[in-house]
Amino acid sequence: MVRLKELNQIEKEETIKKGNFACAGCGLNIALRHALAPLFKQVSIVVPACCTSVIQGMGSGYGINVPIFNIAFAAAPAAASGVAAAYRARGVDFVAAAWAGDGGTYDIGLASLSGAAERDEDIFYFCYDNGLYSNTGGQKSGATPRSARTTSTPTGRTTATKSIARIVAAHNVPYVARASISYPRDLYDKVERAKGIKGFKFILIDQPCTASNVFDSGKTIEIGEYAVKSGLVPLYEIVDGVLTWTSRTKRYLNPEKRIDRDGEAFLDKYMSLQRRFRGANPELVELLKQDINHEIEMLRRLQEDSSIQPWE
Ligand SMILES: Cc1ncc(C[n+]2csc(CCOP(=O)(O)OP(=O)(O)O)c2C)c(N)n1
Repeated sequence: MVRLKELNQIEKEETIKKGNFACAGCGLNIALRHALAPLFKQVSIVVPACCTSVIQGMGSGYGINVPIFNIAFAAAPAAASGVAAAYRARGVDFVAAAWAGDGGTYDIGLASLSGAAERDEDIFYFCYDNGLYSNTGGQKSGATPRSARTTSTPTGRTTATKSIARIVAAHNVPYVARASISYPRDLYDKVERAKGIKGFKFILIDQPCTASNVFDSGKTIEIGEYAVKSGLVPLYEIVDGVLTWTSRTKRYLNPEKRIDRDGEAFLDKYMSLQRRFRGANPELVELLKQDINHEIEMLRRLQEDSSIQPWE
């Protein structure tokens, strides 16, 4: 694993510029910084409408210090495929990546994501997941956790979240991973490892959003940790169809371990800090707990030996 000192040194060059338009405590800013660091000066990103274009700002290199191509919502993976083809044709040693939010990935861009994955394009696809359409005022996306209130689900989402990582993995692509901004060294390492893999690489990054999910802007990292420790955001890699759990996450795959030293459930800690869960319907919260266990169980089937409990 990359050492903290090394990480700081690498990031001194700043993929992300200070004083950009991100909200205070923005998790996306952190995602951009750590995920792009291993590819710095070798990557360009294709960005559909989302908060990234806000951080990007008005001029090239203003907020994000990598080349950016803005594109219509549903076209980011198709455009990144074209950029990769152009690099190949010109013999340029550069990585093409799509960088989109969960709305642009789970929902609006899903068809072209599926097309690029099926063609096994040699690109990265980064989905930063803040659990809703943040840029347009916080509407529900396919990634919104059950029971969470959004502007389009004012009494809480009633249905289950779709599992975009398993949907992409079902395209039989060489690399799928889930990471979190709260574990930046792990995020860095996953991108670094994926760099050496030819073909379609999908990385889903959990990033709490202070503006739309409404929490204290100093709590971004803590909330991201609770997401992992509650099992809501399990961390793993799926390489050529075989899943390996990230060591950080293993303990919390066991439902009994998802509590802190005082016996408080990490899910309760996660929810109590965010306004979107205030007054959440207890029946929907029970279903959310079932959703967490269901997703982990479905992922377990992708382990090399699915008869083993991951925490054993
Ligand atoms: C085809 C199309 N539909 C809707 C919009 C309006 N729109 C712009 S940004 C955005 C939200 C994107 O959400 P997400 O991808 O989750 O990124 P985030 O805003 O959370 O960064 C929407 C709906 C658009 N620009 N184009």
